[in-house]
Amino acid sequence: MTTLSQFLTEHIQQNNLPTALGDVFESVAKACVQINRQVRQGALAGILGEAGTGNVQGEDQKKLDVIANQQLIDVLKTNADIAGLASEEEDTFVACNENGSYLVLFDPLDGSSNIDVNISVGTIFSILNKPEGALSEQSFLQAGRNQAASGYVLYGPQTQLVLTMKHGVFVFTLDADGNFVQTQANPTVPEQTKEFAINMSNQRHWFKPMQQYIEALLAGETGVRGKNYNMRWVASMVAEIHRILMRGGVFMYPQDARDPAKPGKLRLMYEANPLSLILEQAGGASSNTVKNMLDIQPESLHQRVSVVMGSREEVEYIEQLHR
Ligand code: P6P
Repeated sequence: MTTLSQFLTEHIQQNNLPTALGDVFESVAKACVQINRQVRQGALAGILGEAGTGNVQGEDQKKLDVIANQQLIDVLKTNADIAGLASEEEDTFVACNENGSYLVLFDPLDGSSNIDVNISVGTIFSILNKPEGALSEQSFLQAGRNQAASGYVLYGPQTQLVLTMKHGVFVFTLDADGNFVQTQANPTVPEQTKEFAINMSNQRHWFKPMQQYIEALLAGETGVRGKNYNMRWVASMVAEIHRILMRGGVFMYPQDARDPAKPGKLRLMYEANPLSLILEQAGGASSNTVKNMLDIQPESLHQRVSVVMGSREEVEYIEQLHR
């Protein structure tokens, strides 16, 4: 079995990548192993429930949101290759080591509303090259295609790390000794699917193209798509995207009429972009319903975006309806 460290050494050498990139992955993995220990303890570690604080998103923070965020910051700050970091739980970026060559952006614990009911949650991270010059918010505002790498850790029945450095996608499973061991290489997202993921309770708020699309799926073999579809909604994006990476599907969180000023619920920089890079590397597609997600030029660190990602045929079908 190949450990994460062995994989990183080989993969970086084979693809002429900077060794510093491997060091960054080692740091992220180290922090996520610590987060995993907390997640697995739940009530036994006294880490369930609300923190009693809110974040820049205006959301109530769970205790584990705050703990996971701090664990990532504490570990990443010790890595000389990391110049700065940004987190869903931090108002602005955090300067780290001025000679570092990478920026790390993350959602420390996505799906945290699921923690107290023991449903899978995850850590999502994006790795950018630090541009020349002084560190500022602008340093982070790079299109998703610019990412040097990205990945996520899914704290599910297994704890799994999935990563890409734009030379394929690789899956690691945490073993009993707390080491990530490679368990899969280059999973591919099937071009077609019969499974969709969306929060149907928002149906009356969607704009017409999304209503039309979902109606067609629900019509099944009696409708224009000519086949029956199944539905899943875990309310934990990392779990949804991992399922799609493993067996196909399409995940949607579209902008809706409730707040036209809000282009969607999910965040571009540390949710949509890192997961889009992985899916695209695996043959999937990702869009904000009209444009490839990875081509969006970010305007702010916490900007939200409409999200459609997964099996290419469905993403393209949805884009057609929105044009
Ligand atoms: P809703 C979790 O809070 C999250 O950010 C994603 O992980 C998930 O897909 C979505 O929001 C769930 O949203 O509105 O169904 O609770």
